[in-house]
Amino acid sequence: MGHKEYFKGVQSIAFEGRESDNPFAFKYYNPDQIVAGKTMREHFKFAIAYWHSFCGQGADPFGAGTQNFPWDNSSDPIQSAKDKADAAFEFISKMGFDYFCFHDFDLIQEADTLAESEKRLNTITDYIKTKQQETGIKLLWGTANCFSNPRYMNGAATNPDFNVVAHAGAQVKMALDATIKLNGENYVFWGGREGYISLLNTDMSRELDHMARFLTMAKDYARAQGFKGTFFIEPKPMEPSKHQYDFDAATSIGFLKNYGLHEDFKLNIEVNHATLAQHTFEHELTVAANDNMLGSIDANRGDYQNGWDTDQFPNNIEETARAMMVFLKAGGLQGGGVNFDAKIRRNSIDLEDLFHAHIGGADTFARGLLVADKVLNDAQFSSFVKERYASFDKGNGSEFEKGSLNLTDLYNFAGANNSAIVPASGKQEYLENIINNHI
Ligand code: XLS
Ligand code: NI
Ligand code: NI
Repeated sequence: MGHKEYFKGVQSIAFEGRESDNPFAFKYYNPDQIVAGKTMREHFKFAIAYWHSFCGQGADPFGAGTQNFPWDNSSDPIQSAKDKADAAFEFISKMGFDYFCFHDFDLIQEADTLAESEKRLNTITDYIKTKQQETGIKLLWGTANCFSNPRYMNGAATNPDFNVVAHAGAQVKMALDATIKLNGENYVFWGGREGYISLLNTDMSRELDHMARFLTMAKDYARAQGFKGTFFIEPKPMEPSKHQYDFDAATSIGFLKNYGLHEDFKLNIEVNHATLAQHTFEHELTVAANDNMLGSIDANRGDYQNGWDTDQFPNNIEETARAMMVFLKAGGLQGGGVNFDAKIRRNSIDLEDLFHAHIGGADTFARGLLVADKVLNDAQFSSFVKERYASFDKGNGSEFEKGSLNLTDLYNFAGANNSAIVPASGKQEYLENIINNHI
């Protein structure tokens, strides 16, 4: 190693159990504990988001950054990227997590030309590859930042100017190369500016075709390079666009099926994107799981009083427990993991705040998983939904499901059974109490 230690004074974060009062220990996340047949480590595959934890300086529309990261001191882009990688790998190792996620230009500053950017990416991925070998830390997914640079103000793959689409293509090719080089397990598309600000200047139908064409080309390229991982679409309804094409899970699945991309693509569901779409996290996970498309999770939380992507660290146990019920019923994630796409608050300026944030996030998911496992094994709970649909398990109900009844059959059946409808309670409060009793 031989490089500088950035997070001095904080050692490896260990599991100490709920009785511990050590703020630098896990209380619930016990990597080796088996829950529902798998260790917590395997269930979650926790990942650190390079952009929030090592790049985000806390700037907001009203003011400059407040963080003074000690790895941001060099004016040389190569040196500063290496310092950032040193800090990142030190932090991830100390957290005891196995994964990280990146955008191309989180790793190193974008240069003025594509060729120079590619050179920089080659240099930093060489460096990161040796850090991966030293530490065993893996890449959960890579992605390309096709939204920050002003050239993308009208979109990337959906830009009305082919020159910009081509530039985005070059960038995605380079990001795929970097992901493959670092043995990335998956690749993400989050289309922050793939959408519109005004329909008055937008040909939506053409843009959707372009987006599908672009994704197909990216998939074909990566497959030709031997990439075996899954591609994820990360739905979000808006911000920075007024309307994003990958609005939510249902919209994204419809799009993927419409363009024949559903074999290669699954979804990366982010908590705060769900709430921005006026859905619950649990809803988005359920929609994805229904189509076997629950690929990965971006863990964070929104704010009930704010209408934007506040990206706070997860700490809502009930919300997470309900999400983990969907997660367990679906048999976990299809290739992905739980990436903390979350940032510490602008006024959380101690380096150690990054530890508290990730410890709390991991403990929230661990606690959610433990609660979900108990609820699903609670006979009072698990029998309820099954019984609620029991009329489809026999007789005409089962014929209906098989597709052997037509509308006239329903007419005849209903006419002959005029008095058969017995109102049944949905028992929501009873079920909510069962969940709370397990928290
Ligand atoms: C922004 C998104 C972004 C993606 C990766 O809201 O969450 O961070 O996860 O581009
Ligand atoms: Ni995200
Ligand atoms: Ni987000």
